[in-house]
Amino acid sequence: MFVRFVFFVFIVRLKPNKPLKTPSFVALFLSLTMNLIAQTFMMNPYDCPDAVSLNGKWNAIIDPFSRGEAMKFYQNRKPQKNTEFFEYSFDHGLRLDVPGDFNSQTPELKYYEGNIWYQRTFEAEKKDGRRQFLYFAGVSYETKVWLNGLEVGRHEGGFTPFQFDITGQVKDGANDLVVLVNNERRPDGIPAMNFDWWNYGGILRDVFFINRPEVHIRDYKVELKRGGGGIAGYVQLEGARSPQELVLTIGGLDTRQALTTDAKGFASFEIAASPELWTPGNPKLYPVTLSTGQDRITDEIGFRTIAVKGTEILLNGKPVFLKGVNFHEEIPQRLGRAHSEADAAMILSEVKALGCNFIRTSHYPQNEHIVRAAEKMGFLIWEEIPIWQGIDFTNPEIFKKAEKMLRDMIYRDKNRAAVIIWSIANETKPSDDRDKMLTGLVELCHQLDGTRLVGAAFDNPRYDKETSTFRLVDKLADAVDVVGVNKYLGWYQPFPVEPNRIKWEVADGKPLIFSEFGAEALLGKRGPDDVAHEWSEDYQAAVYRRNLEMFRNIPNLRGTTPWVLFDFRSPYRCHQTYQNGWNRKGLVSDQGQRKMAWRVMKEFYDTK
Ligand code: GCB
Repeated sequence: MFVRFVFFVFIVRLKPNKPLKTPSFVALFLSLTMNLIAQTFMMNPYDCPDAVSLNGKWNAIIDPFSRGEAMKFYQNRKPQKNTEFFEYSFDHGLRLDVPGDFNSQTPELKYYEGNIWYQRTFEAEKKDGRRQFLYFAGVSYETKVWLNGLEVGRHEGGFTPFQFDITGQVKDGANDLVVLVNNERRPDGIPAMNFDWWNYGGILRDVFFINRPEVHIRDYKVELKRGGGGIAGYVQLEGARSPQELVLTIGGLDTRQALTTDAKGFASFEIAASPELWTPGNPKLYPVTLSTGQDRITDEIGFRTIAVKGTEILLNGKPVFLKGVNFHEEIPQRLGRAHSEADAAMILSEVKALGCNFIRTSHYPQNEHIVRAAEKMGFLIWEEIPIWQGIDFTNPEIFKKAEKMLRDMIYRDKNRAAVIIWSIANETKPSDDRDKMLTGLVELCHQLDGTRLVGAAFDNPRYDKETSTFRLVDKLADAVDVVGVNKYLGWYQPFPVEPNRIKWEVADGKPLIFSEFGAEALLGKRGPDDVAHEWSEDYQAAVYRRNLEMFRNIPNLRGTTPWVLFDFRSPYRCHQTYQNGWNRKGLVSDQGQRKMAWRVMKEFYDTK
């Protein structure tokens, strides 16, 4: 109760200029009785047996002037008497696929940035002794949720999951669920007003109704024991008020360990075991089960170590070169966000074909289908939060939002052996505020997860003409374990001298990943390989060849992720002959055909 009261004070303080439309005593009542903000601790529906999918067709209303909250669309009322009418109705109108961005589902929403209301019903039973939740794997950008006319919570951020505890609010029979989604860009958003990808809005990812025992497994981590010698981890129960018995099994290792939690439901463990280590060549995952008398969670978990030693990245103690590629969470052929297992398989089969062992899921945490499929296929992962240029680091609210996104990303994927780098930012300008905020996030990463590397991508190395050398002066680069460099030599900036004469003294003593490079080309367009403005495949391939030549002179280069696997949609790109709303830097076109530069990169990886 006290926590909820503090929370009430917090939400009132959080939005001082935006008072809740509801009278304040009602808000106080709601905050005392409900769980208005998304929980950081959440079930993972992909691992738990009691998750019912709410995917499918939902009713929708386009609300460009944001009338819906004042008109109480969330009550979804129908006239009860002759004199009554409501100027909205969810019935017999627009229907949208969930999951899926709304921009791609009907032409009038292509460029839409604003409010969309979603509604559906689902059948449920009110059950004593159960806890019930609504889980959203990703909604962009801001979400408010009502169940049976009452607000159950709200969330900000387009790429991390969130859930609401709806225990006690579920009715027997049909339950009316209304979700308001707003994807307007905002100066205090992450990302903010500008970004070079489509601002897809809507319920982008899976939705679940989760029904759990009163005492259930809320969280767990299973990993190699730090320092070696077995497997270690913890489990945290929700709802426990006394010590509980649990069993942990790891298939294939003959491990069956009885655990007893403390009175708060927490137990840690260490087990002697020698699992086969997860590697890109042998992405071995073990079936892990945690069970109490009433609850059971299964997952597939790999075991590996990742470390930096000098300029080397060591996977299981051995140096590894990260042969990677960037991609957006987008299926260009279908025009829209990727959201399913099939989409993940499509994207990752192209990654495989290129000869990669590594992916950078630019520029935000991508959906779990991608992360899990990548892990099974043996791709190491650089995962990042959407701090992308143009963020207002003077605003302390931004830090809170970034921190929440980082925590939620780490929380979601901490058991994924494939994830080796948490990256906290892409192309940010040094300043005292930025340095303070982002080095704070680096520290937080290390606190939350001591088993992975922390990185960031930088576009600010400076070229020194006298010595033909690129150097980077940046406090954030000093703070991270792995430095990513985004430099478009041959595209945004000509090669200053011949590639083999350029020297790189960036991130001395640390591993450097060339995290972005490339050039645009329209599939099938041929032209001289020294004329940028013709958007030819020949020019793009030449830029790749010249970059690869330059890479030979980077002593601490430990990985490359060209920009980008597929052409992707972006309102930034306004050349009406070659772009028309597409960033054409793909190695593969929007229709899935490989460009000449694809072959250049493929040969590089085949010989690495
Ligand atoms: C960058 C950004 C990436 C852009 C890319 C480009 O530096 O990190 O998001 O899409 O350049 O194509 O300009």
